[in-house]
Amino acid sequence: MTTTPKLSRMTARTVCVPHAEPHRTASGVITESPLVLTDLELDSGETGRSMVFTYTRAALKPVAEFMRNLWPMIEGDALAPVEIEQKLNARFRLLGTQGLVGMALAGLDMALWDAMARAQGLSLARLLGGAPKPLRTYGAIGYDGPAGSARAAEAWAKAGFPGAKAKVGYPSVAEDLAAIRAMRDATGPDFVLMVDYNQSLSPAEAIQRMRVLDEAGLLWVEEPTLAHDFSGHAAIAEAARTPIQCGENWWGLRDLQHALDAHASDYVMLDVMKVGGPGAWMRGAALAHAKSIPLSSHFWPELSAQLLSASPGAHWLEYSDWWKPVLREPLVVERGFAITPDAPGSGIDWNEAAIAKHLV
Ligand code: SMN
Ligand code: MG
Repeated sequence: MTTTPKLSRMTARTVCVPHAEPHRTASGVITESPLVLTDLELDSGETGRSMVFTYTRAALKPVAEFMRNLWPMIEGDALAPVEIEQKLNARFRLLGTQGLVGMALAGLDMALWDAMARAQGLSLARLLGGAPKPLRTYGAIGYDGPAGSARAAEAWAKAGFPGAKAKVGYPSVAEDLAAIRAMRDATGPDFVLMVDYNQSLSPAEAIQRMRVLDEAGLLWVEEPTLAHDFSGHAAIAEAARTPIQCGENWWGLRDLQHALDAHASDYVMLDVMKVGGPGAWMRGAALAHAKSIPLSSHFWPELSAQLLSASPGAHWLEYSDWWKPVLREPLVVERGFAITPDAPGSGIDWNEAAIAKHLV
């Protein structure tokens, strides 16, 4: 009978990784990635790791400090991610586990599952019963107008990606369409295009615009209205012929369940932080699979590759290279497929020199 490792030490460091260029969306610009980098040591010697993306510097130190404040609640616990998740969720029942609390809890859950996989000598995908597999992946294009979007789409196609997702939500649907047509002209008929409104339209405006976008041959239209307007998204999905994609901003399984109950979208994309970590991801994947809804990922490409490899109904992996600098072995993409590593853990090992450069 092997003994279960115990949690022996945790550190949470804060970095800000500059982006090569600003990433514009209809709802704001991202110019850098504030990240909380967590190391969770076991008394058996392995270390689980995680990254929490806090979107803004304003949230960076508070999330790191909150994670440090969680440590005394779990120090010395046996390594059992689900037990620890349930214990902490119960501790924060009165406060609630959305927002910064949810981000900190998810960052801990990610590190616990990474530690579990390393302690078992398995990739996270195998620990969860899957097998690391190549995953179709798409590139990201900003709210950069027809010329900028076409240039970026052409670059993703030249890099061998089968598709790319462009941020839209310009003042008029004609401008949305101009960007789409420019990308189509730059990449040809076989390149897969998606667009992302980042919650910028009212349901009525979105239904209007879908009448035009339905002729544009898009794989999906993402977050046309506010992420938590489940009935609004359902009305858009009902009116549109193009599949609606949503999910990156749903907090935990309750939001996912309410969205599925409302038929809010045709596809679902999970953000491994906002859904609550790998444990919650797998339960969310089950909910989507029970309704035959294809499942994609948001950010965290290395961890999402492991999770999608263990999720029935895996659809597309969202590729992002923003956090590559702090990783020793960022996710590799070959001919448009993410190659999911089979080494122990979830693929998160640090590039300490880069971390030292970006510490805040
Ligand atoms: C997105 C969200 C947040 C920052 C940049 C881009 C976008 C996505 O919604 O789907 O990645
Ligand atoms: Mg999005």
